[in-house]
Amino acid sequence: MAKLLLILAIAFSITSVSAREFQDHDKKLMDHGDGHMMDMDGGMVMGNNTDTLPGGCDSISESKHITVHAGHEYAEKFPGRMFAFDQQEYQFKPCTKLTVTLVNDDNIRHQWMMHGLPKYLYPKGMFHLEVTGPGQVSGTLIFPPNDKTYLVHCDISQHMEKGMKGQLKIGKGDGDLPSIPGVTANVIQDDYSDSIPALLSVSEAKLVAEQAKALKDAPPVVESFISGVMIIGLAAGLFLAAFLTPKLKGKSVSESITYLFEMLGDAIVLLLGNVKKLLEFILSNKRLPEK
Ligand SMILES: [Cu+2]
Repeated sequence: MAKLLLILAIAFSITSVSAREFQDHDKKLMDHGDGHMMDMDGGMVMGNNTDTLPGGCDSISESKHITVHAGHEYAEKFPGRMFAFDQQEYQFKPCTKLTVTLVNDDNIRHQWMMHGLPKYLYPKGMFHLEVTGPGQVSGTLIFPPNDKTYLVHCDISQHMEKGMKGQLKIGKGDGDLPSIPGVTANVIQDDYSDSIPALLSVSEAKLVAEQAKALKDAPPVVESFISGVMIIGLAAGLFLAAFLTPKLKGKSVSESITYLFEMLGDAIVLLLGNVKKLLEFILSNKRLPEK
């Protein structure tokens, strides 16, 4: 019984640690001044601005509210990406007052961050929302009047590179940013094709492809059944058979083997005798007889 209680206690403590409750940080943020608000539960807003107009804006053109979801599930439709926002493109009129609610659907930390805003209004030119674990936080900013494209991203290490980025255009914007998932092409495009080995240079890969094509197009080579070596072997066999057959006629198997060994012995003696004569000739330093 004591063991069962211990197991239940451990199981309860594990589940209570891993399954964190959804946190509504908007209800408990503390104002630290200069648009910086945070709580002790992983919610933070930086660059919050609800009422100061940027230079060039006579009034707020319109007030908008968007909810942005952040999580790994939104990256499923982008092959090779790990994290994403639920939307990658935003467009607003100049001088819009925008409230963004960032909802984190993961059990890790995510951010929705803009850079390049006027520094006299936004510290470091940044507007920044952050939520650790499941929860939400909201912040407000007022856009400047210029046509400009802003990068929005999560700045946690590698989250942007793994897909958590988008672009926000004010007015017409001033162009597109690269590598926005589903919007613009990657600066370095992944290549998953299996026909060209990935580690070869373009010219090497071309050569390999050409050689592969040439091999494929070439007429099939029929292996010659009768090779040169086989013909020589057959000829030698036929000659020996013709030579040995009469000599071995009427002999038993053991007699035939004895005869063959004797013949082999005679051949070796004959060969060695000739080698000996040749060596004697060389060692005697005799000149070759003149013709
Ligand atoms: Cu992130």
